[in-house]
Amino acid sequence: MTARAGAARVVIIGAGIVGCSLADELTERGWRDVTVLEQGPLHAPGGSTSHAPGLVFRTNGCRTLTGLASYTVEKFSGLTEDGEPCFDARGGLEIATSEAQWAELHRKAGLAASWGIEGELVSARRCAELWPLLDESKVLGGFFTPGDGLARALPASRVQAERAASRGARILDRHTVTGIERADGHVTGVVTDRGTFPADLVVSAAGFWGPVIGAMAGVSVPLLPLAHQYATTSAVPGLDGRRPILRFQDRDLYFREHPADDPATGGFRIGIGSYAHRPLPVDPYAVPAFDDAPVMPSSLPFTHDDFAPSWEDSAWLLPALEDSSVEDGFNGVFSFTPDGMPLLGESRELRGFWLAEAVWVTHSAGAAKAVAEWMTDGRTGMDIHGCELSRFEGAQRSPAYVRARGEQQFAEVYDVIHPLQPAERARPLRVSPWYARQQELGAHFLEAGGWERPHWFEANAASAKGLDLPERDAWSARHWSPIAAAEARATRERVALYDMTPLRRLEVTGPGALEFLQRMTTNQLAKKPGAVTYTLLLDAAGGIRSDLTVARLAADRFQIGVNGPADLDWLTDHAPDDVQVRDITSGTCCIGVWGPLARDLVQPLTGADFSHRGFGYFRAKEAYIGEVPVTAMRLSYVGELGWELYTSADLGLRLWDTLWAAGQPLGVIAGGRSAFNSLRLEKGYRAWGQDMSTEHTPYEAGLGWAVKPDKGDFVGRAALAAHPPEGARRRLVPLTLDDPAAIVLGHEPVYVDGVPAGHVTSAAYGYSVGRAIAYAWLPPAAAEPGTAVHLEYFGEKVPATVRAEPLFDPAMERIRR
Ligand code: FAD
Ligand code: THG
Repeated sequence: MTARAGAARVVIIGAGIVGCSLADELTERGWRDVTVLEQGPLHAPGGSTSHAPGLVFRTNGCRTLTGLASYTVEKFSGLTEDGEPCFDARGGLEIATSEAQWAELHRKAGLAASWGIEGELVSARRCAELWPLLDESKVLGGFFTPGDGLARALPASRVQAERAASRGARILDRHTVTGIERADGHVTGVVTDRGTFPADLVVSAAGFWGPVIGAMAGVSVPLLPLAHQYATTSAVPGLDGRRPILRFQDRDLYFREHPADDPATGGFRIGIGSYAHRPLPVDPYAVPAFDDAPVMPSSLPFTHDDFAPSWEDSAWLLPALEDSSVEDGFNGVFSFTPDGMPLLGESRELRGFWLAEAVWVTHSAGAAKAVAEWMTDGRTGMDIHGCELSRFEGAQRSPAYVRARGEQQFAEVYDVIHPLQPAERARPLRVSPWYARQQELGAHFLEAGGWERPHWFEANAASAKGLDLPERDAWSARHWSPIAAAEARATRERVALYDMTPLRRLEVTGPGALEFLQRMTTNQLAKKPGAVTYTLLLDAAGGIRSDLTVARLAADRFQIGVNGPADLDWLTDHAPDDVQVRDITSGTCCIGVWGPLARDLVQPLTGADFSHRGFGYFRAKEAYIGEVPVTAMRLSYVGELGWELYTSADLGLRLWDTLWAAGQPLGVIAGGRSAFNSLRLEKGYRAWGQDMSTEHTPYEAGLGWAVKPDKGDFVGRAALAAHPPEGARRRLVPLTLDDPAAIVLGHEPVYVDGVPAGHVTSAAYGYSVGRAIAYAWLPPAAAEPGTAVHLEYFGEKVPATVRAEPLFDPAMERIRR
């Protein structure tokens, strides 16, 4: 138990599945002063949990969500109410009636194998055995996961609340929160209709009421409440109450059995959930209070017309439904975020005020565990960066954005979404100063973190003609173009401009800046101004929080290239009074000028010395390019000679135009993310959050060279000593696919001796090495170069070999010259 756990007063708002799970997880970790405030009656408080049909399909494209679901299943399987377990592992069956969905299920089977979920692709015949009401002739096949099933959400809530109470927590129902008290930027209490509760920490687990509670606290909560239709039929013959939960994504539907209402007649009904209807946003302020609600606050009247097509689609798949009808139905409200992921973590707007919202029953216990760990230890066991509240900032928290993206998430819940497929709504949002130029060059934009990012440029199409590239299947050809190959080649042979503006950068200043950064990161930063250092942020357990470049621009002034908003928060939270940390991303911009001709391009434009001796590798300098003052850093994520050039946003266009004009005789091109990703994988440069996270030590990730334990103490050093390089539990290594024509995209399972042993983190075709490259986590015994493995891609075995890294220019001849 930490001191904090013993002493702090915690108030949890909401006794839905999330609030109850959290009370249990906190009290299990020794928190004693825990109060849960719930406006409804505890037995069935009236939020989304109160009528959730409780389907749990664990497999997800996101490894974190799968992990949260696996924990939930494990935990609920061990909880019972009146002797009945809170999880019923009746299995999950997803069926395909279209070729596209059948292919998607093959991909899903691969994801399941990657994340350690048992499952098998099954024939139409087998689907009909598992669900005898299915019209087998309509089905191409299915994916069956025996460990999925039904969570009994209300019993699971009650049992966890009781357990928390037995450890001293107060569970107070019929308490409506009406205000949040705060002083000096910190939460101090929660006001209810029945009195005020002083608090050191408050967790809003108010589900779709999150924005209402947030407003009381002055905290923006980027979630949209939407209604989702759920109907139950009259009794249907041929059911036995033991069928797997069933998904029919081709028509945005899912099904489960319910016991028939009338115990005399017995039998079973079918519950049908639909995501096929128009988005039905709900104003959380307009939802009735518990005692005024006709059914429950979160259960709105069923709109029959919206359900009509889903009913037809259901009867098409399950013809027995033709003799039954919709007996009951409601429009149930729950939360959607702009990216479909939960909202977890402490608010930056009000310290001590936490969120645990937009969480499905499926992920509830896992999410609660993560939040409890975070509150207790300052870190989570599982990497949950994709769930952190801090990922949304500025414009992404506007009501207009939250609504546009929330509705899109609803519409796409069951759609086949390519990993690169960008959202269509609320775009363009964030653009660099070169947006107009990029459009003129025919940029194919995808979006990440709100930024428009060119993936390739039609202007480079001519040089893609005649390149010898493997044929792509329809899936891997999506959001890809052979032009990327031409751009990669131009970068290796001539020179290219890359828009690095979305790369987040911080300025750290003040008399204590060096000492502070030394304490926060792993590499030696005590170097003369002008030095740039690649270094890591670790957490206290030695896990990688981020990888950074730190440029010492003056004795007390550093510019840091980071990976996300969490890095800003982490550094800000740890900074002493004599250090200022400032995010300078907006308002500045960055071009990467890379390729063997980069010096020929830049040197004539500046009076500063850009020669190899005058401007060494991993050095920084302030200079003018034409009229534009820049901070130049000699480093390159694509592994070529060149510089990152930073300037203020107002001068960005001038900088681009200057470089572009001067580059014409050299054959300069604009390069996109697609080429960039290939080039960085050839060089073995990791992408934090994708290839590695807090779950890995630097030694495991192959970054031990950036750790200098002898430099003095730093966050994570002591913990790392307990995880020496020899003790690596797994290793991040490059594979190349044996067949030069094969392609994979990432997340594929890796089989060693035919057994799933790891998964792919990033993949791309290496245009310079002439093969597809896949970085993967493997057990140390399988991580030696030369080891033969196979990947699985849409059900196909793809032989691959572990390689030594980097795959390209290991002698660094291209960069250091
Ligand atoms: P809630 O259960 O809504 O709990 C929030 C609690 O906060 C409520 O009890 C509320 O009364 C309380 N509260 C709010 N404001 C205040 C206040 N001012 N003062 C005091 N208390 C307050 N998920 C799945 O995983 N699988 C499914 O099959 C599934 N199907 C669904 C079907 C339908 C029709 C719906 C609507 C949802 C479904 N979901 C499903 C989603 C799932 O139900 C929710 O994501 C989950 O229940 C949210 O839990 P929660 O604890 O965050 O929210
Ligand atoms: N540019 C800047 N900052 C960044 C990134 C960037 N910060 C976040 C992220 N990207 C960090 N990732 C990397 C990864 C690899 C390298 C730089 C940033 C790199 N590595 C050399 C190598 O591994 O050989 C470093 C060698 C050395 O330290 O001498 O260049 O893109 N500004």
